[in-house]
Amino acid sequence: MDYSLSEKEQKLWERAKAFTLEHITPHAHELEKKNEFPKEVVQKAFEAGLMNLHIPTEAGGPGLSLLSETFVSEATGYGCAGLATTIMCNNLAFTPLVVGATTEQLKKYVEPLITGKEPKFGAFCLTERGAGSDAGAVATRAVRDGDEYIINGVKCYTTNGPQASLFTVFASTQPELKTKGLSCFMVPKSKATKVGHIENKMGQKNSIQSEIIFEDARIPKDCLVGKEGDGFRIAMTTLDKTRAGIAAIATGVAQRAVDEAAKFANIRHQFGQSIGRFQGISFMLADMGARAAAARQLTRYAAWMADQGIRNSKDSAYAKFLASDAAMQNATDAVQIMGGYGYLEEYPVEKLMRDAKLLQIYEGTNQIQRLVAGSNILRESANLDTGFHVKYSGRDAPVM
Ligand code: COS
Repeated sequence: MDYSLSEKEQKLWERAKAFTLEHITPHAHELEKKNEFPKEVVQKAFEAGLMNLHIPTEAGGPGLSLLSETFVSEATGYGCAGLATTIMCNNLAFTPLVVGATTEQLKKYVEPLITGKEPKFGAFCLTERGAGSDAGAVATRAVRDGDEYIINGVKCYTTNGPQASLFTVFASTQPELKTKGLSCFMVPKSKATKVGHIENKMGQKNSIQSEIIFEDARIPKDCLVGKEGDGFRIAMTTLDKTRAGIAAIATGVAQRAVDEAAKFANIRHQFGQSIGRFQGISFMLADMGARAAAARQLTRYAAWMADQGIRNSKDSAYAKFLASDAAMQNATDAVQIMGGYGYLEEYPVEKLMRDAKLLQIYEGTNQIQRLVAGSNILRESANLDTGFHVKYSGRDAPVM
């Protein structure tokens, strides 16, 4: 097992960290007060080659691995989880197309968005007011009309929705088939795609989410991704990949909490010594550091599996819930270690705590992640030989 990064990976990791130190961390607090789309930072990230990393070379992208993406997500997440979400969100929007679309479709619909001088955005449209955790309950309809489809419905919590030029929409072509009747479409922005309510969030204010309303949006039939009925599988395969990206942002937040708390614990003196010398604080820092390190390893492993073509539903779920729980716990502990300073807006960690909360919710709540992991463990156990052979009776009592 080789834990070292290749030269190319190391360079990307260093570049993303340097970008964060210069363009993200110093501005994140000020930007979130504006509560608007952080256009300038995103432009710089685009110019620095930190966006659209996973688009294949045949469609004008750099064709990098998911593992490489996690370096950028962790580095930018260290600076600001909201900005990282904004910068990395094209991954979520375009992964369903990389998973299910043909190279011709990618060249026609995605290449023009990623090769210009300015960043352009896609937006992933799965969630609806009545279809969150129950992703199969989508009410948006797509009806075939000759050589076109007509899309009607309202999506919500759409990241980068107001900025998007292309929407990746999950709509039902056969509602009676539930998840098997869901299909995936590329819907270019038009007069029939409208921005609805823009959400006002507690944290991650440097990323924008809105409703997107589709009103008789007509699209050519070549905007169907894969076949009719492939939508749910495409959405789930996408989330298996992108949850590793969220875990990477969470790892960045978890590590930042360790670093800010440790810096403070070294310089803050009480009772004649730095507070870091008290075991009550140093043990907390040790647990925080271990959580961030474990989050990083699980995240990179889940991404590596996807890059090898190994199904990683269970491992990306582990990474997502472990890393985002680590981010939340570490941010809360950092606030505690910094005491009154931790609770003030002028200091970095109250923002970490607000930002971390969303990591436990979006791209599948951590309860859904545990559901996915638990059902995979149960399925695998059916064929597992633990070496201890017992038969369970009907009343579940072990029989030797
Ligand atoms: N990869 C490929 N196929 C998958 C899959 C995956 N990761 N997960 C499920 N499927 C398939 C199943 O194999 C099943 O196919 P068959 O009927 O042919 O066996 C089908 O999809 C339905 O699966 P399941 O019965 O598990 O679906 P449920 O409706 O019970 O939902 C959960 C499963 C809860 C896991 C899913 O709805 C989910 O992930 N919800 C959270 C959605 C989410 O993350 N939203 C945030 C959006 S991004 S902001």
